[in-house]
Amino acid sequence: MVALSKIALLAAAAHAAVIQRDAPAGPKIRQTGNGQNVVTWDQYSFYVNGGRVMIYSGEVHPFRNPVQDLHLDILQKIKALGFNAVSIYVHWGIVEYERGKFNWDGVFDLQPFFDAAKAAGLWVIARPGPYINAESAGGGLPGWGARVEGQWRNSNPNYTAAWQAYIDSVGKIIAKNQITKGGPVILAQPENEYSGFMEPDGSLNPNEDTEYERLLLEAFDNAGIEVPTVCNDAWIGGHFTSVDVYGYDNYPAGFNCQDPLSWPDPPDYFYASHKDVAPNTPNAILEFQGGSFDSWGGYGFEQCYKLIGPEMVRVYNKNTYASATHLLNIYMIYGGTNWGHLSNPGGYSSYDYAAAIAEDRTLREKYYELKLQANFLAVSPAYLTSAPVDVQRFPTAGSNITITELLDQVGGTQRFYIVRQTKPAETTDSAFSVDIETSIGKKTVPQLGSAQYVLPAHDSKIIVTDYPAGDVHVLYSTLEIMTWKVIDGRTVILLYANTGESGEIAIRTGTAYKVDVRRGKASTVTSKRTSMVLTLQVVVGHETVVALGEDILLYVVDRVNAYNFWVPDVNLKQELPVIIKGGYLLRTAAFSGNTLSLTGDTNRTTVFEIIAPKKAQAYTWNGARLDTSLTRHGTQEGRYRTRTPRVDIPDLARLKWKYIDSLPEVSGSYDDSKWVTADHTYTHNKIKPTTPVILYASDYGFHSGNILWRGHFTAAGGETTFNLTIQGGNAFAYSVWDGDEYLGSFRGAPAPSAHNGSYMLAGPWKPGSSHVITILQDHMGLEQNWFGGEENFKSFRGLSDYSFGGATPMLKHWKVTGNLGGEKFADWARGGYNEGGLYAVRKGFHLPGLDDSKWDSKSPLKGINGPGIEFYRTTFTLNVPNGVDYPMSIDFGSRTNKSLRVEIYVNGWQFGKYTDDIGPQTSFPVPQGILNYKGENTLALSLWSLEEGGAALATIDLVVRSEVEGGVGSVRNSPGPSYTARAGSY
Ligand code: IPT
Repeated sequence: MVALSKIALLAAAAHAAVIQRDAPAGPKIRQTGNGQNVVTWDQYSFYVNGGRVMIYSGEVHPFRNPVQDLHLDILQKIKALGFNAVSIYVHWGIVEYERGKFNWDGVFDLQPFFDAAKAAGLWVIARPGPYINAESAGGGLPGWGARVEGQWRNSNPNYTAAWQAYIDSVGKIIAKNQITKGGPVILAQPENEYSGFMEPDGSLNPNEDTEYERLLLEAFDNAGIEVPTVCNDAWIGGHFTSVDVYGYDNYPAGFNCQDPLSWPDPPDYFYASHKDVAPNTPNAILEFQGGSFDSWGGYGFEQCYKLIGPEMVRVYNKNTYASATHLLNIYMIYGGTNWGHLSNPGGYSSYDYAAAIAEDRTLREKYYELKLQANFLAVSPAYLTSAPVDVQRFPTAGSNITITELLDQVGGTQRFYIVRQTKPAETTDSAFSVDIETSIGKKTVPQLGSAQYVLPAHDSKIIVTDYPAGDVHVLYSTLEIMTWKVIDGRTVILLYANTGESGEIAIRTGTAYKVDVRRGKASTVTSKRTSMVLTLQVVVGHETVVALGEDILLYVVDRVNAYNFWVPDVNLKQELPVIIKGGYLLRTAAFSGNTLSLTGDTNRTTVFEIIAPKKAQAYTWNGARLDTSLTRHGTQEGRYRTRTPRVDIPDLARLKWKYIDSLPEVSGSYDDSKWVTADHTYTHNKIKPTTPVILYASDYGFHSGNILWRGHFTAAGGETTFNLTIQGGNAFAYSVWDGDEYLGSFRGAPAPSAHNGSYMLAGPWKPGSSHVITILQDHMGLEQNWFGGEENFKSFRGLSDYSFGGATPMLKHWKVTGNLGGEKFADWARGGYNEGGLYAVRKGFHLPGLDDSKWDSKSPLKGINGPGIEFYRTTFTLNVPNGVDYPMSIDFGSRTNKSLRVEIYVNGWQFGKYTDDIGPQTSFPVPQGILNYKGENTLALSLWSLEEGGAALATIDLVVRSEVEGGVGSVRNSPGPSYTARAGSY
């Protein structure tokens, strides 16, 4: 419901008139932030250390990757895109699971992430909340917040008192990692999408709470944050403009994974709206769609990827350049995993997000498309001072094609023409020509050959004019530029288009260069010269290399071949003038003496081409010498044979499995005296229950996993049914017992988050007899709280009503348990969210090192005979050699539509929640570092059958998802204790 109203609100906002404000005093050139002079800005773009920069960033959530040594892998992959920044959220609810007690240890320590960002050469945009959304539990708000009265995300003093310790704690960590202190942090964002506001009665409030914003900025200040602050308005609505640099979010393709090509028309209005709201600061998009979330019963991320694949990057990202966007953060560039119950109820274990870097850290085609674009912008400094000046339609009537013209406002000559289909959902190709302005007058391109170009459906192109590439003056190019470098005085320009397309590059030069095709077919290159201009037209094939004397070397390649090129240093300072072709990933390049050392990943036999200064006399790839030979155009080529040795992968189905019953609660003799007594009679929750005592789990400190309730009654006599209203979040399920008699289950469905159930008791109760009703329910995560002032994250998990039919028994008491210890959770290393309330987990039986030899043997493929829960354990060893990266997953094959739910624990870490009948996820990536790649692993599974006849897994496999040679180097196992008997556990 809330999600729907939010989308409606966003849609309305997108069409709403832009808020008009009084124009602030004229732009300050290079405004400083809070007294520091390192990160500054003007009305066009940011400066870092005095130089103008396009901030091209990708969003990553450190909390969704609990292996510290893998951050560098992701960050190097982001750097290799040509990006210069990474943006992070910090999840308050994880690090302050118990109020006042911060957990920044082990996998929750942010320092290794900051260090890795610095090592990879990326700046950091720090977004600590307090609210983050992010499809995460509570949207970042802590579970204990349920017991804090009143509205959240405004200046309610109870809420202020709740967040201040957190912002102080996280703020100091961010402050010490600021660029002004030698760290990577360049920008900091308080709050998230502070754009919609609610009254206590749930009605919309048109006004943001500026006092809350002031308090947050003050708290950032007090923590020592001095880099500029930014905001991410959900649309250009002019909210939270008290930050230094106003920014906004945009998700132009929507989240409709069901209908992948339902692309909406992109908005033309961004630039004008941005200027209306924030005329003196750069056009900054803090979140731009890099994929999509998916929900229980959803379509799966491969389907989402059809919506948000490389075509989306071509069309919509380029459209943001048409709005002169100078800070662009892609949400998500790497999604990661909702391990340990940290999703909100709207999502499942995978947070793959159909992002450019998949959950298993492999690279999707979209990654390579982004690389082409980010590289281009990095070497096109005039873009940073450009603004849209005109929109052409082609043809004028009918206008299949929209062409936005940007002009460099400072230099006054360079232009960028962004060409796209007027309707991105268009499925047919469209012909076009473009009227361009150049330093020698207006022209219509194409100039050579046919009269029009063809723009394929779902594509977009950038045409440049008067573009300097070193000393070369490109008058115009209709071939897209990926990069250029000046290497030993020769300018190398890398141009691309789709296979078979023709394009032109015109160079303004008085030199009568001979057009020398050194690679590819000479017949595909046509040229024309005048006294001032040399124009080449190339029909694009795999690769054409054209030398123009000693001064210029042009690579004209098709898009797929362009994907192969890497620029290890996109900086215009030409400190490392090197371009490398080949390899799945280029991580680093550096000279040591005359040796050019390259590191990266390959997945097949690779012919590298090294375009480097003559100074390079020898080459190494991951430390091994690469023998090369000279090409006809003065570059070096060397073949590398990739080795990806086979490793023994255990057949999980054939391992020896041990098991125990994990629902002793429904045996007659079970003693729940150590459980928490649910005896509160008041809740701060706005939904007041009808029950005699409060039966909301968060009121007793339980916020995740399974929750068990036990109601003890003395029968009046004649009770026949038990009725309840219970809530657990989308796709939740529950089962009910009367003593040891199973009464029934609600199996769940993708949408419902609550259920009214009525169950026949085990025969009419006898007067005076004692009974225990046991309810086992799923907690699908705390709800998000998108509106300021909302209390949605307090949505209860538990019962708001129950009654008996036939007669009304006398209540003795209710007992409740979730994870052992609740907010004083048992496992500091793996955090409060890792565990739920199942017996075996409360006991710590999911941890490695338990002696389970006395347990009975049974495989989860044999499964459980009736309704209930069993807990299975097995061990296996892995021995994966160094120097390869083999991401793995635990797969359950195809769904059988049985109502069974599985929690997967790998070496104690909860790395997946599988619901067979709801899905969609059947494959659960588990990273190296959680899986021990060199030694023993403990795999434990809880198997909850909601079927009368029981349930079993159909298959279970450990699958190697990809094999590359290279990788990030040694990956240490995440620290987490082994099993020891848990004092006080029950
Ligand atoms: C935007 C949030 O800021 C971000 O945290 C995440 O939830 C993202 O959406 C969707 O994945 S909200 C935007 C969709 C209105």
